[in-house]
Amino acid sequence: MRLAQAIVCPPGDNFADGLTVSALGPPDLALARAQHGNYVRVLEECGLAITRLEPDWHYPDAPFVEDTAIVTPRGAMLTRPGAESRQGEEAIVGRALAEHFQWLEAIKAPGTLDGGDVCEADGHFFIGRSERTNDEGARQLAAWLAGLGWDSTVMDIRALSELLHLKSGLSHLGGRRLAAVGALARHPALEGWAVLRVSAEEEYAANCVRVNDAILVPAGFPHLAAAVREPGVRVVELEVSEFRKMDGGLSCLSLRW
Ligand code: CIR
Repeated sequence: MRLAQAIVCPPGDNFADGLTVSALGPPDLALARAQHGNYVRVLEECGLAITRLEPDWHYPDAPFVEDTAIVTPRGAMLTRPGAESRQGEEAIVGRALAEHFQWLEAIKAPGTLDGGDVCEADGHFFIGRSERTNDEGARQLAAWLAGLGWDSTVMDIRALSELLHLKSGLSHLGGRRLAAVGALARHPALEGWAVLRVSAEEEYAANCVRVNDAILVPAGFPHLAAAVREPGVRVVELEVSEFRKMDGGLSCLSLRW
């Protein structure tokens, strides 16, 4: 679908205090801000109008706005993030979304859901059951989507400890094309889709993002960048090293609709 809007949140001064299990060292804040600025510029070039949230010191993980809401052209739902330290981020994003949506649905306790576990593809939604998204959260989202006329499938990724979220290993490239890490590429839920398998050396790049006529790919993964190329599509390689240090990637840095 054609995207027109995005919400982003630049890294705050305490960005390095966010959650991470990566062993890549602390992020360089100035570099993170420069990378974020570049990312936002590319979204603008892709035709998106940007809403920038103010960093809030309570939430060092707030730049990963994607986790706080599911936004579709037919409605938006606030999540209830699976990590306790992130609960409350959704209220801030909710205030920005209220400018665009009359009614916002919300995941309710005991449900938890992170937007990074939700991969929209051509009107279908893959929902990851992860350590962050529980059965109840997945159930509430699927029921809400069904009410809006969208289909969904739940994929349990708890056995894949290398994936924080479903979208850490699965992306929609446009039409019926997906990119997936090896562990997901043959998942029964993906039957009937054209799945581009991401090589073991480039798994981080499985988190890429289709934005209108462009596919954004993290810089440094030349095989995937070449493989996603197709006529009429611009491939943009973006440096996100400082967000990777905090377990994030390209898709997490914006909510797009
Ligand atoms: C977290 O652990 O919640 C953040 N440090 C990273 C979240 C990345 N979000 C995403 O993959 N959708």
